[in-house]
Parts: sequence; structure tokens; C-alpha cells
Amino acid sequence: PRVSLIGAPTDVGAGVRGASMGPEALRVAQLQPALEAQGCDVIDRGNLSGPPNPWQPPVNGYRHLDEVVAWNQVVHEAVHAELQQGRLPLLLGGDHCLGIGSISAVARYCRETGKKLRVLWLDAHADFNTNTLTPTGNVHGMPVAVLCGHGPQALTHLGGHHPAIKPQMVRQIGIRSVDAGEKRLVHAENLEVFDMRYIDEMGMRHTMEMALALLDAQTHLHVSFDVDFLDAEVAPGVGTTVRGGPTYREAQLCMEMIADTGRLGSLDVVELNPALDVRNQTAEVAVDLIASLFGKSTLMRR
Ligand code: DIR
Ligand code: MN
Ligand code: MN
Ligand code: MN
Repeated sequence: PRVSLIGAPTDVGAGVRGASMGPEALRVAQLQPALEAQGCDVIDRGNLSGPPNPWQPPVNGYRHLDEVVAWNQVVHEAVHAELQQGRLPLLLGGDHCLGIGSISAVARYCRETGKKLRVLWLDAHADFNTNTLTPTGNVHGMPVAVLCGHGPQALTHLGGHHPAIKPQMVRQIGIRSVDAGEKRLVHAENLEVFDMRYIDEMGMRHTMEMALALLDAQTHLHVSFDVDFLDAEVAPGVGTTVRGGPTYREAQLCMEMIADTGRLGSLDVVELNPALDVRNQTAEVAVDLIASLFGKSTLMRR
């Protein structure tokens, strides 16, 4: 595929500073050559710009809402422009609040082209908080709820259509930290969550077979990869590590099975925090996994 790298160097939605350095860490870890080795035609569009992080407490249950809106508007336009040109946008975050701009753009493109949308949300967290449920006010804990229509109008209507997506389009994988109020909303909205217990009991192979079931030639597959999906021992360079995530091998299998569908149409790689990393190892692991997502495998398979 033709891939466009889009850097969004911000941490306005996060509770720990440093994800703003994620795009450069992924470049330093040789993301572009890794994609080119898989036969991708890659253009690095450089970094978007937006407001600085004011580092303020929440107002009405949101921290930095104006800044979050501004960043998501530029992300939305950049992602949509790449899709319109027939290119695969790879958003380099930045914190996970940027999934609002990215996925609303993908959903808009799918509506414009008559495609079906499936979103795979790889994360330790459900990111399904609202301003009344959130214990932190950090908008990176809210993007899935916002995309499903729960949130401030400036975010829920970002792509012109409300809600941007339906909960049935989403499959969450690797979840192991959900806040109490958030958990009620996850159940009320019937969000399909393959949590760590499911993966422990059923294995990553079966999990991915279920999460990828019923994709067809008309389906656009979006992967939103929060690097805290990975076990903290594999990926220390994230702001909100949670013990007990997928191992390196499980994550590789997850990515390879997504690649096998041939349906990947857009990707977010978010929450990488170089300020907390050890010699850029988390960025290197992320690049390994992205290579698998774009088809890298040890040997040919049937
Ligand atoms: C927590 C942490 N659930 C919150 N969320 C995320 O602040 O809402 N951490 N996404 O990465
Ligand atoms: Mn997370
Ligand atoms: Mn409305
Ligand atoms: Mn997340």
C-alpha cells in the first residue's frame, strides 16, 4: 500500500507528559524503512501543529478541551485528505484523544465511499469515559465514548456526522483497566470487549478470529494501537502501564492475523512516551509490530 506518516506531537489528552515526543521516537526507530521493506510506498508528511499543553486541571470534567478540539480538527482533515488520495494514513501520536479526529475522518470517508467500517481498539483501557464518569478528566480516556456520541458537541460532531460510529463497529482487545462508571457504560452500550481474561482463556488466535470475523471486501479496517496494550515489561515507554498485557509473541500474532485479512485501511499508533522509555526500546517494539501489521512474516504461509 501507499502509506502516509502523519505526526501529531501532543499530549494534551494525557495525564503524564511526553507522548508529544512519540512521532520522532518512531522515526528514530526506523519506521519508514521498516514499512518500505514490506513493499510500502511511504511518504512522511512531517508533523501537524497545534496548541501547546497548558497543563491545567479539568473544567466541566475535561482537561484542555479547547486544545483537544484544535488538535483533533487538524488530525481529522489530515487523515481524511490521505484517504481521499487513496493513501493509508498512519497517525503517529500523540496521546489517544487523537483517535477522535482520526476515526471520525475514517468514518466520514467510509460514508462517502459506501464502505463498512470495523475498528480494532488495541489497548489496556476501554477509553469509554465521559466527563461525568472520568476519574481524571483526561480526554485520552474518552475517545471511544466520544466517537459513539457521548461527549461534548465540539468533539462528537467533529466529522459532521453524529455519532461518528456505532459501538457495533468496534472490537476492543487487551483490555484490563476499566473505571467503575466506565464499566457501566461499556455494558449499557454493548461494546464488544475481548479483555485479558478472554485472551487468557481462549488464546490470542481465537480472540483475533472472533474480532476479525465477518470482514468482507467492502470493509475498511482501522486499527487504533495504544502502545499500553502491550505488557509493561515489553513496553515500558508509556504513561499508563498496566500489568498483565499481551506478550511480544501474542502481540505479533495479533498483528499478523490483522495483516492476513488484507483489509487494513488506516492506523493510529499512540501513547508512546519516549520520556519514560529505555533506550527507545518501546518505539523499536512498536516498529516491529507495525512491520507485522503490514505483512512481515518469518516464512510464507498458506
Ligand atoms: C483512565 C486511563 N481510564 C482515565 N485511561 C487511559 O483517565 O480515563 N490511559 N486511556 O491510557
Ligand atoms: Mn491505554
Ligand atoms: Mn447531534
Ligand atoms: Mn487508549
